[in-house]
Amino acid sequence: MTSRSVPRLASLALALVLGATLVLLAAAVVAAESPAPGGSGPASAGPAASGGNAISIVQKTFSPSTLTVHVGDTVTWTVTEAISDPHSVTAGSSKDPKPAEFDSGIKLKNNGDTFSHAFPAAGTFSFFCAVHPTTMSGTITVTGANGGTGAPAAKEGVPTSSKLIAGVVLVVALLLLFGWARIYRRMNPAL
Ligand SMILES: [Cu+2]
Repeated sequence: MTSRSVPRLASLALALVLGATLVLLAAAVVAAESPAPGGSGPASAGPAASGGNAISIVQKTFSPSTLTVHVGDTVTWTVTEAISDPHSVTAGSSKDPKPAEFDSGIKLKNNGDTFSHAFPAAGTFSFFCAVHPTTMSGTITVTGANGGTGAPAAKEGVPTSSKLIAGVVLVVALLLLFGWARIYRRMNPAL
């Protein structure tokens, strides 16, 4: 072992740290671009939109007739067992219709016909079928909390927590980079 091998080891260590720093930077970029797991995606593409927020129109019934969703969710009604009559999904009740809130019109007739409505505010919203009001009515309950975190739903694609993590990783990576550059210069005064 000569004295020359010490700076060589330092160079090797620096190269490793630089490599690790690049990996951290890449991780920061990836974290900034991808939504956090479990975070709410765009309302139209959320997993709940296709699964939990669906109501089937089965002959002359809504199934289920009551549904609880979160603020910002979209509920989709789909004809799954068509009859000869068409249906509507109309806000309110037959005694107190509120078609201004939402109304599909009487045109849900064939299997696969759908109507969707987004609920941007909390509350209880009844709906009915204008053709079969005696057997077809229901209620959507919209709750304020989203995802159980207690925080308001993030409407942007990238949750704030992801941005924060990415920022912290970036700062740490830069500090590592400059710190090691300084140590390297001290070990190699010729530079
Ligand atoms: Cu109907």
